Amino acid sequence: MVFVSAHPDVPLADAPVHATVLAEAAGRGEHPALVDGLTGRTIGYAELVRAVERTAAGFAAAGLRKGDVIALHSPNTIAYPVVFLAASRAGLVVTTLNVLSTVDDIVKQVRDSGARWLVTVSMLLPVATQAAERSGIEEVLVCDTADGHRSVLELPGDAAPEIEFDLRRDLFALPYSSGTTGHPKGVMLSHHNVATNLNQSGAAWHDDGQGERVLAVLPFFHIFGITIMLNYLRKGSTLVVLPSFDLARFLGAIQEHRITRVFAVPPIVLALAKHPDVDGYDTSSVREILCAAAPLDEDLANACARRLGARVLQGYGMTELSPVSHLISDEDRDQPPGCVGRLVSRTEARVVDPVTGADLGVGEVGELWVRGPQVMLGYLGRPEETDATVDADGWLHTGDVATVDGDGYWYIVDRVKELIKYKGYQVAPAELEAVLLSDPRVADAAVIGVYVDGAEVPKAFVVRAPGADLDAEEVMAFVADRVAPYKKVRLVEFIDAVPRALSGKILRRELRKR
Ligand code: 4UW
Repeated sequence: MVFVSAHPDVPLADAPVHATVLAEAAGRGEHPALVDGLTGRTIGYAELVRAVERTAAGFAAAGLRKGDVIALHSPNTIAYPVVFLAASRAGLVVTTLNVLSTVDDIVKQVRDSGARWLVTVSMLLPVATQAAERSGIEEVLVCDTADGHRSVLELPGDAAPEIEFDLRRDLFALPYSSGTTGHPKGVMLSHHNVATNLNQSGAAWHDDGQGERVLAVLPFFHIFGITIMLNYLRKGSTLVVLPSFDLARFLGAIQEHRITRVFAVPPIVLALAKHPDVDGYDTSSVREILCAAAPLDEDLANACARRLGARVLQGYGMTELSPVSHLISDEDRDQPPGCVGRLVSRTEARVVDPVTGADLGVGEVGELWVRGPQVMLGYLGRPEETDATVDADGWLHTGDVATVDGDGYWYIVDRVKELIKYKGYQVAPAELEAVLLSDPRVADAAVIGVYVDGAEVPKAFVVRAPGADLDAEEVMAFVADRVAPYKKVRLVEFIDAVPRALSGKILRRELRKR
């Protein structure tokens, strides 16, 4: 059975992303678009438009051409959206790097994406320059200032070039996702994908446009942060930007800037619901908290809603879906608890039995498949992985297990793909397994996600090499030295053999059962 969105069709994209987002920006004059939550420095809407034009001109004058990829490696700053939109304006494609990436992570992504430039911040130069030397990057630029590096916002240039866009083919962004299996892959998101998804998700809430003050603490390098940035700049709201989640700074920013909307991942909802410090701040301006990217405990959501006197809503998204397919919208005043909302406009879904491939109906549990204009073009340079994820009829197989009720409300109940979500960040077991296997003391290894106190963490099952003397602490330390902090193995169990199918594929379900 195919479930179809109950919302009326929103328009498909009719312009590239930067033009969609900035369509009304110039007319908003000095209304603040971006506020640095630490320093108070502000960029108004008219200034944003000028900065985007100027930076796009700089890109062109420096020799970057339509279709060229730049890698953006920065924590959230008020410059980040300027660089992103300017790249779009110049016809470039942004591949976003996790700010915690190791040198190896950057080298892999730069090589795979073919990025020509690495745009970073002075604080990250030690990692960025090492990675650039090893990966064929032509130039490392900074968003702020640093000796020996050009500042991306101050490149000389006359006028931004006029670019002809083929909305359905030209890429806007190339974020990395491990999808349902294996290593991170470049997710090709076209202007049509992303701009149409802004119409689909933006229609869900009847925001007060310029009256909204949104806290932008979720990383702009992740698709959730990207879509908040684009949606709320388009709506004319004020984005108060914080570089990372620090509870005191977060609460201080809510109080000082009278934040109306908070976007969160489950650990933030946990802090808001339980941390004693919350009572010391005036959070009464917050009306809605939207949580996504990982499962949210229902009791926690209720506790947070009660404490702040705000609605706590959920949505469901995936990098490969540009990213939104399900949302609790303003029409959903009486949605059942724990649901991720209904299908956004122009979106279809199926619930499929992962074993038999049979279509399932209301109340039955199976793999969620999604089809709509937001489904990615594919994984860069990986036609086989693309075909395994998006079938010939255009259905994206999400690897999540879901069910839908008779009113069209969806629940995510489990995950059949390998992916682990640590605090909303993607962790690919394949990457950790490769690291573990590089330790001569390890004969074999497998990694899965397990829940500890409601939060998912990576757990390694390790087979010691014959005669090897290796304990859990040593396993964790070996991995921690080689991966970004959010990818650390946090639990270890020693086993005699990793359960594998004849094909060699790890039987993760067997490990989960233990
Ligand atoms: N409950 C349980 C959920 C949920 C979930 C996601 O890193 P990615 O590829 O992408 C994201 C994107 C989330 C997102 C972005 C924008 C937005 O508005 C919104 O809300 C509407 C959500 O996380 O990871 C995708 C995977 O994350 C899990 C699920 O496994 C999915 O395949 N996930 N949301 N509410 N799990």
